[in-house]
Parts: sequence; C-alpha cells; structure tokens
Amino acid sequence: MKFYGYFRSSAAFRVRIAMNLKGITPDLAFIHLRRQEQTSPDYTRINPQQLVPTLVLDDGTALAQSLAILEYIEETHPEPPILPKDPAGRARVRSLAMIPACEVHPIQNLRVLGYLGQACGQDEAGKQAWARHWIDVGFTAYEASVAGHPKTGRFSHGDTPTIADMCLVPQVFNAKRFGNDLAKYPTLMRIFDTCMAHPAFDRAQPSQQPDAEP
Ligand SMILES: N[C@@H](CCC(=O)N[C@@H](CS)C(=O)NCC(=O)O)C(=O)O
Repeated sequence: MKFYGYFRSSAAFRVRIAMNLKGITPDLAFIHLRRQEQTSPDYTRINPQQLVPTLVLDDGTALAQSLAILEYIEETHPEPPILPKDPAGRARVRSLAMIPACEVHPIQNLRVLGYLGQACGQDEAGKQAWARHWIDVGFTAYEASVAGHPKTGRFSHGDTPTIADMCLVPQVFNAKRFGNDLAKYPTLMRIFDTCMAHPAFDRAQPSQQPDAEP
C-alpha cells in the first residue's frame, strides 16, 4: 500500500493514527500542499479531488477521503477496533467524528482560506478569525456531546480510541495554530491529552513526520 499525505494535513493525521494503532506500515509519498503539489497532473490522476490523503492499495485502487479510508482500514484490519460493536455506539462515534471532519475542517481548509483571501478580500487576520469562529462552533458542540455523557470514558467513547478521537485530535492541533481559547472545552481537552499520551497518536503528529518542516 502507498499512503499520500502531508505532515500538516489534519485528514492525513487521522489516518496515520489508525494505521499506527493497527500496525499498518504503507510506503509513504509526500504531497507538499503549500507548493500546490496536490494540483499536479500526476497526483490529480491518483486523486481527482486534489486533496490528501490518498491510500493506494496493492492492486492500484486509490481510496480518497479520510473517513472512507478509516472505515476501509477498520474493515480490513479489525484489531484493535476503532468503532464500537453496538450500532448505537457506532452511530455516536461517527456523529462525533463528523463534528470536526464535516462541520469544521472543510470550512477552514487551505483552499477555502485561500479563496477567502483571493476572492473575498480577507487579510490574514480575517481568515484566522473565520477559522477560529467555526472551530469554536464545532468544539462547543463536541464539548456538550462528551461532557457528562454516560458513554464518554477516557476517550470520546469508552476507554479505547475510536474514529471520533482520530478526527478530534488533528482539529485541536489546528485550533492551537489559529489561537482558539481551548480552556472553554475541559472535557474535549482532557480527551485530547489522553490521546496524545498514546503512542499511536504521538507518532502520528505533524512534527514526527519525515516531511515535517518548522
Ligand atoms: N474531507 C477530506 C478532506 C481532505 C482535505 O481537505 N485535505 C486537505 C489537507 S488536511 C488538503 O488536501 N488540502 C489541499 C487544499 O486545500 O488545496 C478528507 O477527509 O479526506
């Protein structure tokens, strides 16, 4: 298998965590997003969405979209599980995962912030305020969903990492970059700290990647 990622990509970070947990060690390819390598003809042939990550299987099948890749990994490498066994638990985990993955990350993505600047005249401060706002909206919902919930454990759901944690943690890294006040989210941050003490999360963080830059 070959994994196309970028050290600072949140979506690639999610998949790196799952691969670390499950002991999957693909070949690595690095797509430099700031240099727009995602729009090159070669990469566009692999991933017409021009986004990372992409996981290319040994038979050449290219899988795009981190949530789809996480589900593929779970189905093909079931141990340790990253989704609960019960349908309601799985639905809760997917629903939590979708807060950062669907409600926050897509609207503070590189190309969206770029468009805000180029087409809407926003300066750097304006773009950062936009990102902080939507992170706050998502994190307020996440905090309310996990704080005091009977299914919340050491992690977002129970005492082992799930897809929800894999989507949450990279979003917290983004929030730190944008300067959000994270003290407003004590349960979310308690879960983040638990995750980052886990080697699978720690080894997946941007600074630990071979293509990391200061
Ligand atoms: N929903 C996609 C999001 C992928 C995505 O937005 N990737 C970002 C990096 S985190 C990217 O490739 N951005 C390139 C760009 O904005 O041009 C997924 O979960 O895989």
